[in-house]
Amino acid sequence: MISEGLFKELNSQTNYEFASAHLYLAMQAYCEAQDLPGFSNFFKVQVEEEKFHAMRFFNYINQMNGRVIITSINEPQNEFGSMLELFKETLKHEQEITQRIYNLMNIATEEREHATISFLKWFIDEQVEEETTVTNVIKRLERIGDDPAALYMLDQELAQRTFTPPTTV
Ligand code: OFO
Repeated sequence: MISEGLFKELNSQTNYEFASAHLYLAMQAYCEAQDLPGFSNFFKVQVEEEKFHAMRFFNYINQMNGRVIITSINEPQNEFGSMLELFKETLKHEQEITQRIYNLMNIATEEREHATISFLKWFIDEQVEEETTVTNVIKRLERIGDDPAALYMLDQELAQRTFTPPTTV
């Protein structure tokens, strides 16, 4: 049985995932303003992923007979010094999400809440993937430096990214 405290943390994470979608939408807008449609597409996919994560928490709370409360979202950061800075901020944000998921897992484990432990495992794996994806783009941007042709090539590559919601979870 899920405790009140754990429900509260799951609800907080639901809202945090929506706030993440909001932040990535601001990042998408920044890329649009830089005339980088491929980078913009990267963040469009991030927005879809975060909404999907939020709805997974939303549905899980309801399935376990909890009550979802939707809270307000603060204005996200809208300006960034460069694409490299933008991706470093993205990595910082994903690392923060990872810490939050770990915290949830710690509480669920302390409470021996096995259904929630099983539910959270998917997010643990997902965070490894998310951090790796962003780290790889950071490495590429560091190599690119001030080379506009190389940046254009990476933009073309990121334009291919798509969001496919998993069917098995
Ligand atoms: Fe990008 O991560 Fe949600 O959980």
